[in-house]
Amino acid sequence: GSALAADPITQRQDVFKDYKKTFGTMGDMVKGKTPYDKAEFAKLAAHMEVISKQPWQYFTPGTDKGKTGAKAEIWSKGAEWKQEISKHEAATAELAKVAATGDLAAIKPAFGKVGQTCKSCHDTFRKPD
Ligand code: ASC
Repeated sequence: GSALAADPITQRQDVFKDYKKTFGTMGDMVKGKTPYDKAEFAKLAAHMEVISKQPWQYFTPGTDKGKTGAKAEIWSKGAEWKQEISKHEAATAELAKVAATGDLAAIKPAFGKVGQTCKSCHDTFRKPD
C-alpha cells in the first residue's frame, strides 16, 4: 500500500462525493430534469448498491474529531447507527433490482425510499450543514 494512504475521514468523504454524483444523476432522471435512460439508470443504481457498503468501515474510533460532519452518536449509539446502515443497504439493493426492470413508475418510489434512508441517518448521526 501507499505510504500516503488517505485518512479515514477523507476516504469516507470520497465515497460520499461519489454518492452525490451517482444519486444526483439518478435524481435528475427521476425528476424529469434529464431524459430517463434505462441502461444508464440501471448502471448507476448498481453502482449505488456497491458504494452503499463502503463508507462505514472508515468511521473508525476517534474520527468524530476534525473536519467531519460525523456526530459522536455514531460511536455512542453504534447499534442504532448500524440499523440505519442496514435499512439503507436494503433500499439501495431494492432500487438496483427495480432499476434493472426499467419500470420508471416502480423506480420512483424505490428511489424515494433510498433518499429517506439517507435522511433518516443524517437526522441523528450527521451535523447540520
Ligand atoms: C441527496 C443527498 C442526501 C439525500 C437526502 C434525501 O441527494 O445528498 O443526503 O439525497 O437529502 O432526503
